[in-house]
Amino acid sequence: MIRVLLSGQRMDWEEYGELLPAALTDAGIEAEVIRERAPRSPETIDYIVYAPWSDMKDFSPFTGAKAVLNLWAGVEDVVTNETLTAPLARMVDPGLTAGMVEWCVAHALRHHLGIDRDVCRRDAAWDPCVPPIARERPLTILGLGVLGCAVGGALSDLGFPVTGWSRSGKDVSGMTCLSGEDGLVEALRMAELLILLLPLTPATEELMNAERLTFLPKGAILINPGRGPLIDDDALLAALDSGHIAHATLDVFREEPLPRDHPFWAHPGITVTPHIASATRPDTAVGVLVENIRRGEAGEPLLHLVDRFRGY
Ligand code: NDP
Ligand code: OXD
Repeated sequence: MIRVLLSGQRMDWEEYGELLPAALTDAGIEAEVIRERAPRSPETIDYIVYAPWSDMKDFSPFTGAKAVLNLWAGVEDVVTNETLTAPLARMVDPGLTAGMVEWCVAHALRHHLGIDRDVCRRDAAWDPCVPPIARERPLTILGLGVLGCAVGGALSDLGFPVTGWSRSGKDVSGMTCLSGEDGLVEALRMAELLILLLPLTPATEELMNAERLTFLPKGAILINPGRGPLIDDDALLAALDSGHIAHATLDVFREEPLPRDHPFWAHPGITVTPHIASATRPDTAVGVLVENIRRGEAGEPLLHLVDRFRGY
């Protein structure tokens, strides 16, 4: 009998508390699923399902933990925790991916088609302005991981010329793939629409700084469902004020909730959404958790392991 701890505060532990034991049983794994702040005999816990921003900061009592299974794709809040010595897996969930594709496609199309402008008001001029079609709007995605590839694939299927950029060179069908500093400059220069789907690491923090924002074509649109600190906030505000960037749709921020007095709220060129671009869906995510537990028990390599050195 293995012991699986659901760690930290989370609204939907109720849901996982039901789904996870049932899915483990279906997989033939005998397990006790525990939801306690301070479980008895922490050294006998085999797996920790970790809710991001949980109040668990000290993993050292869990000396027998075979893995920590993060419920989010992003791991920046836990990856640098020195008390964590067990392997760390991040979440790759088909439900999360589907949600991110829909959110990015919706916001890309909103700007591409000029939907805000075209919704007619009785007191405004009747001003037909035919939007371009996708093939006329080059679009760049920074980050060609699980989410960047899925979003890029959907946008490419709609006809957008998609360029993607990542740390290592990639070959993704329907996309021009670039890497390295020169590749980044090239990717930005052609980005009428730019989507950030990078993880937050020391190497990506403030990647979109004042200089790199100037590489974008005038009037570019920036969409950030990645992480807030990927962008230098002040540089973004300056680029919007100068008209170099036409609009930014931001789902993630340095501080969340976005403080009430933050200048992003009042800026007419910024759309704020409350970190809802996507989310892990318990009904599909439990399958991912169970598969990693099965692998752990069978001595097989775990899926979606985080490289602690790279930070993602
Ligand atoms: P992956 O780990 O699958 O992909 C990360 C991508 O970023 C990879 O292509 C990687 O390159 C690239 N990358 C990392 N560091 C660098 C760097 N220094 N320079 C260039 N490229 C780099 O992550 P996911 O696609 O699953 O998720 C991406 C991020 O999306 C998450 O980390 C999270 O921050 C965010 N997210 C936001 C959500 C929201 O609701 N707003 C929901 C879910 C995720 P390589 O391929 O070479 O390794
Ligand atoms: C995630 C997120 O990283 O929801 O999964 O932001």
